[in-house]
Amino acid sequence: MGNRAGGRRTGPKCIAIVGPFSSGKTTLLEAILARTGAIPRQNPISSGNTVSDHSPEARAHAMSVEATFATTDFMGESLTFVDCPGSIEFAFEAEPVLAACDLALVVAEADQKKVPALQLIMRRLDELGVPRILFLNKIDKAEVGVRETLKMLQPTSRTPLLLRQIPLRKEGIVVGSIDLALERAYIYREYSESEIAEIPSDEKAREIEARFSMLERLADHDDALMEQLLEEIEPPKDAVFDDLAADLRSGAVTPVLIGSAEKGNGVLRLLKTIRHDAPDVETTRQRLGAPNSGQTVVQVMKTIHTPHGGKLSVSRILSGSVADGAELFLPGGASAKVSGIYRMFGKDQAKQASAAAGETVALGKLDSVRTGQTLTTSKGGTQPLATFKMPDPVFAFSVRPKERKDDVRMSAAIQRLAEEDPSLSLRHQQDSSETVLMGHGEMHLRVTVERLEGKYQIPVEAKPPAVPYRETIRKATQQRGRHKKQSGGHGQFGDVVLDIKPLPRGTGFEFTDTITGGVVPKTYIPSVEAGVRDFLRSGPLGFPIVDIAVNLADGSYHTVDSSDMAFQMAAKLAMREGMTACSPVLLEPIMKVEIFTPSEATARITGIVPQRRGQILGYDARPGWPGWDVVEATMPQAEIGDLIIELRSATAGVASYRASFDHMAELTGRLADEAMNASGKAA
Ligand SMILES: Nc1nc2c(ncn2[C@@H]2O[C@H](COP(=O)(O)OP(=O)(O)OP(=O)(O)O)[C@@H](O)[C@H]2O)c(=O)[nH]1
Ligand SMILES: [Mg+2]
Repeated sequence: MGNRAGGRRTGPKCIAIVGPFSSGKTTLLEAILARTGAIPRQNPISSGNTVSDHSPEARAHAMSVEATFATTDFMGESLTFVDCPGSIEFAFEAEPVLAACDLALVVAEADQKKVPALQLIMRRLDELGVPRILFLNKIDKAEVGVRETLKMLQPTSRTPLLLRQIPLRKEGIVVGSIDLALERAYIYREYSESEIAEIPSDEKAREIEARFSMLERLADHDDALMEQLLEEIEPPKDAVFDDLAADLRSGAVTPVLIGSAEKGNGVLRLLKTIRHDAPDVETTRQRLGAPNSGQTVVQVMKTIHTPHGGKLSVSRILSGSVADGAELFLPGGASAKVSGIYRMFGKDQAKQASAAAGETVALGKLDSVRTGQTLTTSKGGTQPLATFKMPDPVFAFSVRPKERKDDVRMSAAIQRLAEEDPSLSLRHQQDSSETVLMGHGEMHLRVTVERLEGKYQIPVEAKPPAVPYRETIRKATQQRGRHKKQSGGHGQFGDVVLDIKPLPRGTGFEFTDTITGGVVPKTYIPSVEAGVRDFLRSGPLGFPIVDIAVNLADGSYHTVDSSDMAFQMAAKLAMREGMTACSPVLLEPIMKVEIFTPSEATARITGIVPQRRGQILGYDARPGWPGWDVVEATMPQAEIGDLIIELRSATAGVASYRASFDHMAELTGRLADEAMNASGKAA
């Protein structure tokens, strides 16, 4: 299997660094850049001065909030690392990166709390078929053994976690590692290369046992190795290395390396493994099914609007090459011209003349191009290589510039932010005339607002969006409305009798007339309806009125003084007075909610639902998600605003939900008063 004889592949590579929140991804990238000499020394996260977390938003929250690219050279090869945020709220950043990288470097640690988050990431990598290495970080503070840790992490991975290194301990403290493929010991030195050593004699037995487990796993995919193991023949080292590389590339195993990003330990071995084992761009191109007809194929991983106005499309060249000035085509035939090619290094860019297959570079000024698109040099474009499943938004903010004059600037800025962050969506809420930002959590939207205020210098007010309440009536009545004015010249005269009655929930509005003998002339009947409709836009409780029928039963007119306006006025008058007898009541939207949760938290979730005035409809296994449930419920929209925060805190961050409008229900008492007060419309 695999490419045994192929040996080491060459060429620029692209590696996505992913993993649960705070597992040490940014620290590891910093350590990698220090080890490859791209930066003079490794800055700790706490310095706020790392290559990756350079934005004010990342520094303010001490977490990565977007994918960051850094290209470095290692032993004559160009490697681009993409540091992806671990927070589930920014998970979408990794998607377009994973769509075209060669390898995912999964940074994990021995922490039970982060296992569910790791599971989500591994699941996604399985779905996409991205080969991966797991770097077991924070080995300096590991309290449990590595094998115990792997037992904890194994259920997150469809493929076996293959331990390639074991820690070397002295008095319980990890002082180095033993590489099971090389059969060598490495003594850690902080911030510098480890010292190679003989495997201590008292560790030999442990090493042999661990190495045998590793070989057994490899033998699952290599019959010759299996025979050698059975016959107790020592397999040739090269064959073992080839197997390790082949099994990684084919996705048959997930090799595990260990280390401490913070101290720069285990980093060199990791880099060498990546250099030796990671698939090259041609393998990746084939995996993605990109065309191979001599044309250039480019996959866009991220869009950045730089402070000085230039738009950058950070892209992977999957085949061919791109020169400055080249024309690239989108599916459907539109095209854009590359103006500037840049090597990325955190917030810095260095101009280069062209980019070859395998390179990950920023292409300048591709105005019509969006993140995730596939571009090509052949006219007419090519099939998109990736499609993205956007999870439903789970959190919303209504935003308004603090100063009216920023109205237009704010919309323009939001458009740009949405272009940089495809997981951000935007809605204009008609009845409250609000601009509503929708995203994947409170932090996601807070960061968006900080960008509006920081990068675009637009102070904004952000608050939960208004709930679209409605009102209706519970009783029927008949009401006359007479509009009569005599103020010199033409008078105004309109006179109507309206039957007002409630309709079943969800019916909306019906208007009829039972006029006989032309007591209200036909031409004025639409005026009456228009007057009623106008009144319904805001009822006595301050909200639009629904589920109501109005019949024009009687009335009178004046040949000279009657007019369209006068009949509209008469209708409104009748409605206003009639409503008081109709016992108006507030209606609130009730949503149908599906909550997705790991099964062990299902009981907690079903406890949360009634506390938010929800009703459980049932729960079941989540299709295609072993170990997960889906809880179905109905819940008032007013209670869903911050639901995600509670769901996440009950599930170590991984639960999510999807909601859709179900029906309107009466709301009375204290909650109704609060709703009316909050809208500022109460009578
Ligand atoms: N003890 C120990 N701490 C580490 C190690 N690596 C990282 N840390 C600490 O873990 C914390 C998180 O590190 P980051 O590098 O920001 O983690 P991250 O995975 O990039 O976090 P997000 O991007 O926000 O998901 C910081 O306090 C680091 O100092 C390590 O090897 N050992
Ligand atoms: Mg980070």
